[in-house]
Amino acid sequence: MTAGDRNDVHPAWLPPEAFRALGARRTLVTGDGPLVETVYREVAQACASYGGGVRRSGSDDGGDPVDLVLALTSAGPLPAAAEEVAAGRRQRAGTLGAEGFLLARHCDVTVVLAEQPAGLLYGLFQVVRLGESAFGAGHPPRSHRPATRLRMLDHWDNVDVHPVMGQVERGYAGGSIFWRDGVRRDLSRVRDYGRLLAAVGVNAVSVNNVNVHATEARLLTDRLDDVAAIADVLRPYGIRVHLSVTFAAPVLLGGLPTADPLDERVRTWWAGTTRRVYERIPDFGGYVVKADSEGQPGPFSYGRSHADGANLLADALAPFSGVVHWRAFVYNHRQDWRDRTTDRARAAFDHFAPLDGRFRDNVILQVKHGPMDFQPREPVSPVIAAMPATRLAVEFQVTQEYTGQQRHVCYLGPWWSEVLRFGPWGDGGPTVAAVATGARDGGSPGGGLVAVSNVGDDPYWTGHPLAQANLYAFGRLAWDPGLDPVAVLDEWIDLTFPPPAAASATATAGSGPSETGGAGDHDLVRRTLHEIMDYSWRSYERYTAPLGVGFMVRPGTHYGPDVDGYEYTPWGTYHFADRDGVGVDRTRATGTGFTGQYPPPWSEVYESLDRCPDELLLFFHHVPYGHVLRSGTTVIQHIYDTHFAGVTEVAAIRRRWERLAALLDPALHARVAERLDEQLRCAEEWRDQVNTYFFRKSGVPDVHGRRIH
Ligand code: GCV
Repeated sequence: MTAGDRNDVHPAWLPPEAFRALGARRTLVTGDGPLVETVYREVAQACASYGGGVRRSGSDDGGDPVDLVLALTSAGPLPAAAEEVAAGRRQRAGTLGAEGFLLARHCDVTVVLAEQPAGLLYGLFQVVRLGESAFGAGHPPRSHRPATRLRMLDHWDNVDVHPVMGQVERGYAGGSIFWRDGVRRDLSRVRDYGRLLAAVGVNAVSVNNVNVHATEARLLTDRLDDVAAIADVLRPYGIRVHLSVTFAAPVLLGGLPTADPLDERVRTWWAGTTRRVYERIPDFGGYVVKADSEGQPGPFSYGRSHADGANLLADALAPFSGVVHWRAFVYNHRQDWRDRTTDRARAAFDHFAPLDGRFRDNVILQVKHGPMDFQPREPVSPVIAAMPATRLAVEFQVTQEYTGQQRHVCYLGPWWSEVLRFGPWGDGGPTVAAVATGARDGGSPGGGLVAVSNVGDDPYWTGHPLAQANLYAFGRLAWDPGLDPVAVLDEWIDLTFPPPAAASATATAGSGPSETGGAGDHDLVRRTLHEIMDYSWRSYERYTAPLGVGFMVRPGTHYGPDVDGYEYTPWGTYHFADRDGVGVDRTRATGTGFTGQYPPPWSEVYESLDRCPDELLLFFHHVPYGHVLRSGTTVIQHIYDTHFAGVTEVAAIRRRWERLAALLDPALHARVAERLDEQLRCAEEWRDQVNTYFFRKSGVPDVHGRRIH
């Protein structure tokens, strides 16, 4: 496959075969508007491949019987089956909302009802997901509504190619799908992207890097047409476009002497600029801002707070119902490594918790899920429990900056699910998901869920074909954080690697099991992918930095091991290993006091050496190598054991992949095989560097006498 030829772009979770059940049926679509058009087009395309039929109607127009009705309740009289379902529904209270839908099976007709067009679109993709079972018996009417209104992907894409970072900062899948010498002339991949995202429920995309360079800054003003072009393509899929802006824009673009948020000229500039954005893009979502962070300008330069900064933009956006995503990733990246009192983990809370209640309603404070920076293991950020009067969005990283850079298979659904289900006030209390969705406050809008996208112009979208599952999982968990991540993976497998087409099907082959195989082959594909992916995040954790201490990656690239790579740098990411022990003392008793940022019970649990969970021990405590973990193993032996085990697991993954050689598209198989080879090489390097480092520091031999260099 080559990136240049669109026909060679992998269909991800929407290959033609995923529409087989739908495409073989007779469908009636009711309603009008661009999103309903999209629904109709999708069904028509499926029918063209699989022999079914689709018609449109405002009512039951006496036509042939149908198997599926996709109906907008606001679009006049409903077809008979839909009307009966709707009547049943009207007897129950509650609405479906702007994006919800009802799915029912009534008198041999599958009915999707929605109040708004977006709901119909999401209902269509639910039918696709269900496949044949959408048309079987046993579907009690069920309402589906997204848990949160904002389900967003942030792109760290630059218009220009950055000399160090490439075009996509922390991107591992080629160049940007949006930009090449300005907006791409051919936006068909953006259209396909919108379709993939709509199928998993994502409804917002920010199209440029939060580190806003000179060219990208101008997207707000004289390059706004570029943004509008992208918005036009994503709109039919229910996706709004957002833009990362620089806080210094009034100076850089407006020629003002200041960007002080309390200066009247600055306020007027933002108001006028924002009005012009909405004149051009009426459904524009809003701004994303990284301020006073890693060199980006911000309100601190003017002695103002982040509430002052965020509210400035919020006021400009408010007349148009836009929102500002203000990132809480603010810390000192010029720290003195000798000073053990400064703790980067504390920074977001220290900056933002005192500002709770001071942000406008259309400010969404976007908080990374952990206090540091998307490590394979971190505690949940204490900010999530600290700001009850602020709309919080929780930010995940789908792009695998610290989790193998899409060269390693690392299915992150289980990790995100663990975070979303975590109770910041203790087990049984409100969860992280409840804070982000607003469920905790009984109906407040919440800030939603945001993730950094892992997509580029690579033919497989994500470099590593199996990394598509992470994008899929983020969308599904954002729609419903209660979903089981393994079940989500199962959905992804069935859609992406569908069973071979039935003999009658006329669709072109996708990337699924070969035509010669049958259900048995498909079961083998599904089983093998689960064996490879279900625990891949835990395997990754085992062969990299131990017990939650984090980093130990090569500075700059963040790929591969370098145990002391960040140890004597200004970045605030240290492990403090010496001859006696390792870990960061973040206790109140003797350390940085970070544990005190948590409410009980976690403030007590993390403070206590005995109660702190093993997997986070070195995040919170500095301990001797002989310290016995709750598991019963010493810290040093745990390091050795997990690093040997992690590599053994990767070797097993590599072998399992070979089982699928004859069952999958050869190019896809080869791409994954080549990445698994690299993963194994890199995992061995991690094992040897980490084990050797700690053996040399501690002098403690492995009790099993394995080879350590
Ligand atoms: C876009 C980390 C990454 C940066 C990224 C930053 C952020 O520091 O390494 O590339 O910048 O996080 O989230 O803003």
